[in-house]
Amino acid sequence: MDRYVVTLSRFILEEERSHPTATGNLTSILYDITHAAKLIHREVSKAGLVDILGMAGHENVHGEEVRKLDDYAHDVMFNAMDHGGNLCVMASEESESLMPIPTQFPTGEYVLLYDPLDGSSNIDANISIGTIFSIHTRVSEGGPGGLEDCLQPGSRQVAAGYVMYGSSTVLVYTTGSGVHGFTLDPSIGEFLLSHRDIRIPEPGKRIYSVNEGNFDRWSPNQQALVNELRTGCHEEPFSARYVGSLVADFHRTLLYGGLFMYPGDNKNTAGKLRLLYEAAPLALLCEHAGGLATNGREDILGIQPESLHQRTPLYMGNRRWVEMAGEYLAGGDGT
Ligand code: P6P
Repeated sequence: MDRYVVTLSRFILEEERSHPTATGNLTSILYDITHAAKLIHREVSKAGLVDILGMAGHENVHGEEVRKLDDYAHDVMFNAMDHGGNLCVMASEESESLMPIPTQFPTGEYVLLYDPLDGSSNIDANISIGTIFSIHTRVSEGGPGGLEDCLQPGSRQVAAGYVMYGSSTVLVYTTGSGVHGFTLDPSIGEFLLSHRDIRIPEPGKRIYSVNEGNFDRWSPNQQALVNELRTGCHEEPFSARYVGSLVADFHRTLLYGGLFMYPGDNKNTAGKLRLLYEAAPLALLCEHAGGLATNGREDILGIQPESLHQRTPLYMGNRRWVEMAGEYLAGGDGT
């Protein structure tokens, strides 16, 4: 292997060694997430072949049950993580209640919150989708973890990341020392360092990303903000880009800059996106890459969660544009 190629495993190990107090448990969790990501990549990348290769119905050519991909991803993540002895509890977008560690396995000091396959409804159109994960240390003392271990503000995350299954499969994560991206080389089954220390470009590309189909449901201030971005009477006009798959829209914002918005509206005042395992992990990545993430008024990372699946409006991207959005939403004109 080329001596300049750094595998994710090596990078994680080197990061661990740079923290004298590291126990290796967080490293083990990240290794297990990487393993799950490779299994999910395999299923997602052949999803388009289900009807072609005679995998229709409920069994594939190996006689294995063909599952809804998000159910499959949910199970793969759980089964990869439940026995390592590093977690005290898990929570998933696909599970209404907490997921305790099976009693036959030891519990550990960490908490894993995840969205196993966000945007999975886009898979039939071959649009990028993703796994999002958030890791906390427990606040309860010993034994099985509980709700209090999950309902922590995003500022207390010890790690966060996502895997985007797209034209290539990319894993992006932070443990607080920069944001780093790795691209899967399927020929060797390794994630290779492709984006060291990602920083949101300043100034970023003038891109705004929001579902304008909801325009009539927005507040007048949200409407004024988007009109401003569209017409550019504040400065140069912006371009509109919206995939409708959170991980894809975020990954573009992280690499190119811009302003991603999922506002609240008169039907859902808290919007659509979930705080614990969508907004908070992406907010940690965004801020560690030099950007900002808010709910339009306050930092996402400072919000004290009250329930597992609570939603939040989400504004993230270049700091100056997220702040401008906040000024509009407060009734100002962003000047
Ligand atoms: P809308 C996908 O269903 C998802 O949960 C996110 O990935 C995405 O950002 C959002 O919903 C898109 O929602 O209402 O614009 O279709």
